[in-house]
Amino acid sequence: MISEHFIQHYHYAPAQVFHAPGRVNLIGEHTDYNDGFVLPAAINFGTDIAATLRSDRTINVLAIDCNGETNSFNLDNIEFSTEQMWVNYIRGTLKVLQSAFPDMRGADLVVSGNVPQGTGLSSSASFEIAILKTFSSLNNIPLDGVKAALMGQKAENEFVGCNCGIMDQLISALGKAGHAMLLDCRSLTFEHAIIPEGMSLVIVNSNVKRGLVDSEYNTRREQCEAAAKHFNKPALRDVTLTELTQEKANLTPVIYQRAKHIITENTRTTQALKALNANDMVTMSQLMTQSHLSMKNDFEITTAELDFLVDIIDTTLGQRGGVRMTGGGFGGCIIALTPDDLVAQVRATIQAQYQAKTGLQADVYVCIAAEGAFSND
Ligand code: GAF
Repeated sequence: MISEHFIQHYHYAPAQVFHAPGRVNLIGEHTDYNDGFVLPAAINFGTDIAATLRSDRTINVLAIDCNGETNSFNLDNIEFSTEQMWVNYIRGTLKVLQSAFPDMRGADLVVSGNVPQGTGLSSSASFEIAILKTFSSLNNIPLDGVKAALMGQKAENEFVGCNCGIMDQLISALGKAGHAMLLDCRSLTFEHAIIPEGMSLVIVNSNVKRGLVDSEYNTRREQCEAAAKHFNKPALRDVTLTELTQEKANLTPVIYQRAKHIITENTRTTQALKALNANDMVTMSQLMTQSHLSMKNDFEITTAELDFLVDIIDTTLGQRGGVRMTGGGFGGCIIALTPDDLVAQVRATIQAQYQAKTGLQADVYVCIAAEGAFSND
């Protein structure tokens, strides 16, 4: 399909097609930029890039999903585009890659993605990692998943202008089929966690547009950094719940709540790794419920629609599955770890109640845990 678009546009066949996945986070929200733990899985939605290396340093690109827009630029002159935001993911990523590998050649590209954009499933990280996979492969650049993730994050922080952590790029690069991954966002090491047999990753898009997301995200980051500074520690990863409790009277209520979410979420996330590997869905279910409540009451990043979805799905799953908001928050998706025999019932529950309550229609994606772009290198 993407190859046909390439042939139609460039009048020759692409040399190769590359892919990088989006992700869903099972637990560990906003912990990545606090040097903490996250437990995401790569999913079978992602970005495809059909590409052929050129002999010069020109990049030509056709973006099928951005209304068939095109863009061309030269690797010697990479500037921010104020007209075409999507092209900044390519430009920023190549700028970072090029600063380490200056002799890169250009390419003809067609890009196409099916990660629903702006819903907390990391369409941008999957775009950055797909570009890094494409150019490192075509130019024979030795790049592993961790290096690629750091480059993608740098592009997003310094070129695109979003102050995100490392989770999304790491899992898009290093995900493993059938598994979630416990990522230690300080040491950048990871451990796999089995998605138990017979469980589906049911993602429900609330279709609440993620308003305020950039400004609120950055505010949360600043509040967490202020809390760590109060304790004279490098990050909230280094503060215990006992220390926090003892200091409660000396902190503003908001800073206390934000820190409480991060500290307790780190503990829940490492416990979730054990629960998944032991196929202990009762514990996993409890941890996901506590995580959602912590995001709702302490970190204050959920919406009424997300809370409602979590409530009704939780009632359907009981302790056979777990459900919580996933991603940056303020709209977007929930993740329900769902036994296969309850998927139809979860759909029916949403169908029967969500629109009547909120006036919105939810989209349900039944996903599997997929392989990352650099996992087999
Ligand atoms: C967004 C960010 F990009 C991640 O780094 C992470 O902080 C997440 O929000 C919240 O857990 O996806």
